[in-house]
Amino acid sequence: MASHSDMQPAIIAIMGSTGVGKSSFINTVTKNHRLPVGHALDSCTKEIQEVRLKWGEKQKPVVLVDTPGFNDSSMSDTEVLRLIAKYLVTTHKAGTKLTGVIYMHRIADSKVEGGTRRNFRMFQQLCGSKHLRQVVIVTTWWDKVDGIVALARERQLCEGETLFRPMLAAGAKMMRHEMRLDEGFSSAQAVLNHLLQLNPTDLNIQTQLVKEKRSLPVTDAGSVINHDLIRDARRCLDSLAAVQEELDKTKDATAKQTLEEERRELQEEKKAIRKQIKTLSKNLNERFVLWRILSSMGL
Ligand SMILES: Nc1nc2c(ncn2[C@@H]2O[C@H](COP(=O)(O)OP(=O)(O)OP(=O)(O)O)[C@@H](O)[C@H]2O)c(=O)[nH]1
Ligand SMILES: [Mg+2]
Repeated sequence: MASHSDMQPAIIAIMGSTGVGKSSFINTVTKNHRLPVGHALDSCTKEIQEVRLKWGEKQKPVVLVDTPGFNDSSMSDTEVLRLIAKYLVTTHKAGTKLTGVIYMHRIADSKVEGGTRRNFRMFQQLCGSKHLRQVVIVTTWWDKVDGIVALARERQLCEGETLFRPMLAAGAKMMRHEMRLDEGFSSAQAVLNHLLQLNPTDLNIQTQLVKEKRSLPVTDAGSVINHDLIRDARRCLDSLAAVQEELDKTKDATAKQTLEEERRELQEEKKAIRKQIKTLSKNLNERFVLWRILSSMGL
């Protein structure tokens, strides 16, 4: 007879940059095309979506959680983190732990952009340093790169000092999701089978938000964005001051016009930073923490 824990759904969350193939992976596992996938440069998934299925001979209930991608064209990383955090808090409050977390990375990307690095750092902080066995870094898009190049890239990603190595050294696993064979079903199956042997656990961000009652901007994951927000704000304000100084000095009409255009762009950037602060901090207490830091800089 199936035990209680066999009947508890195993929750597996899938995260990563936009377009890496999170929704496609879920469609492959379920062998249907329920989730919309991206077709253009625009990012596709806008909400957290749960897909329920029964897995394997024992018909184990599994919930795959599709998340909007980071580096999205229409949603800031702050908004994405907030959606994920909200889902994780609800899950935690319902007394359900996560069995696994998948972080997807496209092997076809010839270099790892700054945004991807930052998102991975955020992901690392979201998981925390305990229980990293629950984490699988899944590489996708193997069909779009020459085999030898892809293998070298994979080695570099595992062994390079900065990116995945610390997490792998602490217990996370790296696996491939390859479409070439059976449209990717067997590689997706291997990822799921690996995760389903593990015991469910809490993630760092859940502990910090629920047990420690921290606000999102001061969780470890939120701080990664804060750090960058503060850096971006500082850069924007410094540039604005420099442009203003030039404008005050210059007499040349064409130069004045160019500087005015530059000032307009920087003011737009400043507005966008303010908007991000609002999104990251939904309640007054959270906003206060961020405003205190940024207003001391003059934003
Ligand atoms: N060639 C190739 N295409 C892939 C692979 N995985 C996904 N795609 C394609 O990449 C596009 C984006 O895939 P999605 O599954 O929507 O990616 P996502 O990670 O869910 O993206 P967001 O929802 O925007 O975060 C789709 O056109 C997929 O068909 C892969 O391994 N190889
Ligand atoms: Mg998607």
